[in-house]
Amino acid sequence: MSLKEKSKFLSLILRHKPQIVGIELDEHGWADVEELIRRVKNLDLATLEQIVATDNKQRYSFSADKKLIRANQGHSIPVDVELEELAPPEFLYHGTGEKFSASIKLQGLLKKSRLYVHLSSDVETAEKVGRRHGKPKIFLVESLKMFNDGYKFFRSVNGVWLTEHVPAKYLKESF
Ligand code: HQG
Repeated sequence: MSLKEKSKFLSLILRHKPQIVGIELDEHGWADVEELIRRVKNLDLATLEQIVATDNKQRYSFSADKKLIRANQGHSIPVDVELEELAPPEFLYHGTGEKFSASIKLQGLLKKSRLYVHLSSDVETAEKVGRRHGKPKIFLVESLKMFNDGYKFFRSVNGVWLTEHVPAKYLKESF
């Protein structure tokens, strides 16, 4: 397995399905590093360290003593990764597939299987996220207006903006 494949597998375990390797995450999303290494074939501490240090989206963090590891965001299982709650910039962006556009214009952005709707601080990143779903479509989110109307925003330690729901009235398609 390449490092990238190992990183993807780690994402599956730490965000979605820890049970597939027979481990549990604690309430803050942490997995025990020793146990993880014991349960996953061809995974050692050096490899984990390399993944944490080089992952292109900084998806994972160790605890200060390196005994625990977790994903910084993107979970579908209910864990509290102690996200920073703060005021967002005036605008954020959401990249999606064009095929979802009509439904999004009606319902707004829904979190679907994840704990939050994921938003990017720049168009370029949003476009990359969108391309994962085929022909990309970018929405602009009037995030500061939402915040001023009482919606909460969080930022993960790797810089992804998160919120529970973006009603359609805060979305713009051409900007
Ligand atoms: C769409 C990756 C129809 C939504 C990325 C998205 C991100 C709707 C899809 C992170 C909808 C869910 C998350 C509605 C939302 N009708 N479709 N009303 N509301 N959707 O993968 O944001 O590489 O769960 O637009 O880079 O694509 O894994 O979310 O297209 O940061 O680290 O439902 O995952 O990061 O798809 O991606 P996803 P996402 P990693």
